[in-house]
Amino acid sequence: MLLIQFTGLSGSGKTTLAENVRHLLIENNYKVEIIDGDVYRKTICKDLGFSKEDRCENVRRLFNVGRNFVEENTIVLMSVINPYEDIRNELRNHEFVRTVFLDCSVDNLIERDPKGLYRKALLPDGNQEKIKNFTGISDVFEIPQKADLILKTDSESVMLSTHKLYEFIVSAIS
Ligand code: GGZ
Repeated sequence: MLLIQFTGLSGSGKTTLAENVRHLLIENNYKVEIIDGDVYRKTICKDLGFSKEDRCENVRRLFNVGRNFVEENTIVLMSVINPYEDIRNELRNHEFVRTVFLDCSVDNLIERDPKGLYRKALLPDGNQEKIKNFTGISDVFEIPQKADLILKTDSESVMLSTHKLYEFIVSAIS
C-alpha cells in the first residue's frame, strides 16, 4: 500500500486535505488512516518538543505507526510539518512512501492565521505568550527538493488540491 508523507507549514492545509481525501477514498472502498502530528503530540509523542532532534524523532515514531497500517493494506496520510530534508529522504527510501509538499507562503499564513499561532510566534521576546522555535518564523523549514507532488495551497482552491491529491494517490496504488 501507500504512505503519504506530507510536508508543509502549520496552517498550510495538511489536516483539511487529509480529511477531504480520506472521505473520497473511503467512498471508493479504500482503507485510510490519518496520522496527525498535532494529535500524536498529545499521546505517544508528548515527551517531544520542537528541536531538530525531537521533530525528527516525532516523524520517525509516526512513520513506525504508519508502517503498521500500510502492512494492513491501508493508505496512510501522515500529516506533519516534517521540516527537514534528511528525515524526509530517510522515509523516501521506503518504496511505499510518497512526498507531498503543501506549498503556501508564510505571508499568506500570517494573514490567515486561524489558530493565532503566527501572531504568538511574532510576539516580542520576553512576552509570556510567545511561541518560540515556530516553523517558518523562528525555526527552519527546508524546501523539499524531491517532492512527488506539490500543491500550491495559497493559490489553488481546496477542492482543486483535494482532487489533485486524490488522483495522485489512486494512480500511485494502481
Ligand atoms: C511549529 C508548532 C510549534 C512550533 C506548536 N513550530 O498547525 P498546528 O499547530 O495545529 O500543528 C502544528 C503542530 C506541529 O507538530 P508536528 O508534529 O506536525 O511538527 S513536526 O513535524 O515539526 O515535528 C502547530 C503546533 O504543533 N506547534 N509549537 N514551535 N508548530
